[in-house]
Amino acid sequence: MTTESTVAFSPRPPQPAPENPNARWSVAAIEALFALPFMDLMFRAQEAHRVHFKAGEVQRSTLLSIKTGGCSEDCGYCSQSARHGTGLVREALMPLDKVLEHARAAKESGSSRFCMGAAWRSPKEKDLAAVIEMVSEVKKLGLETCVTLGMLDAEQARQLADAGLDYYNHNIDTAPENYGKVITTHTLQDRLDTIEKVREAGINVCSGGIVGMGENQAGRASLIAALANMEPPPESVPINKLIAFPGTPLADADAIDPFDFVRTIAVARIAMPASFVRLSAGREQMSDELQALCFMAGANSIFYGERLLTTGNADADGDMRLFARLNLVSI
Ligand code: SAM
Ligand code: DTB
Ligand code: SF4
Repeated sequence: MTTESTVAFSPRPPQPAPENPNARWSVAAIEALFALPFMDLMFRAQEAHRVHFKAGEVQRSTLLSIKTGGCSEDCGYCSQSARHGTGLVREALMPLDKVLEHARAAKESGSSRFCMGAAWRSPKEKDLAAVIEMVSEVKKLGLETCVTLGMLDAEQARQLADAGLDYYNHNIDTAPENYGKVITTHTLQDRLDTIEKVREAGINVCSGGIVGMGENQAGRASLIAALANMEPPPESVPINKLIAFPGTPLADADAIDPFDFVRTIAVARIAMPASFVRLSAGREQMSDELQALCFMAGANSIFYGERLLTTGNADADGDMRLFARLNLVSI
């Protein structure tokens, strides 16, 4: 096929130059990316990926739930909300020695980052002090640290920064126009305020969302635009595929078409070319072939290890076999 015919079939939508990752994206420009023929979208995503990263290098993070269940918030997807009858058994904050056991195992397994998650609306003073100790001790093992604890004020963000925290995860989860349909106990603006405080404290931002919650392509475009238009965009962007947890309001949501999931990864890659895009929740249910498409679309980070927070994750040995078969290298 000639270059001319390729161009004729797949005109490039208006877009910021790839060398300027901070340029603003309109939702229309992101929707135009979603509308590209699959092969063209994948080609564009690979082009963008290779400007900022070595294709085939994949970062691995291990996740640990340090405080499980009993959360005051009503996020419609979450097994840990006290408002949904999910039957999840609540667990108190994990003691430091147990956290460190998990962190050592994560280090031995080859993960470069250890992410600790707590089912809180926001941390209380005593809890934050305990998490700060966890962050300092995990760092001493030579791991990068990430925590996700809910909303923070400026002082809490500063304390975490002083402890040497590398990343704070705080997802915006869904399109701005859909936020109130999924979560009513806090607002998107609350989430954005926390992200700003994290950023001002000098901590790297990890923020992404969930797809497969019944949203359409326009909703996905709006989610990606909201992330890409953060100034600067998050350093790490987890794309979660909804795990439809029994007892949650979204238990019966229709699963997203797998190729639309791949498209979402590709569009995130193009819109945030310098960010790590993490293939996050939902990998356990994905075939090796689907995951390979996600890596080709520009995903360059995964959660690695037996569990996510309250659900299982893809088998770690299986992941390493897949890395070997695809010549993927862990970073
Ligand atoms: N409470 C904190 C918060 O909301 O930021 C931290 C924990 S919360 C479980 C972290 C993230 O997990 C959510 O923002 C959401 O993106 C993701 N998550 C929760 N339940 C999920 C599910 N069933 N499927 C996919 N992702 C999910
Ligand atoms: C993120 O974006 N996904 C992770 C992490 N950040 C904290 C959580 C996924 C949770 C999946 C459902 C569960 O295990 O409860
Ligand atoms: Fe609580 Fe976070 Fe779950 Fe929302 S997503 S219910 S804030 S643990």
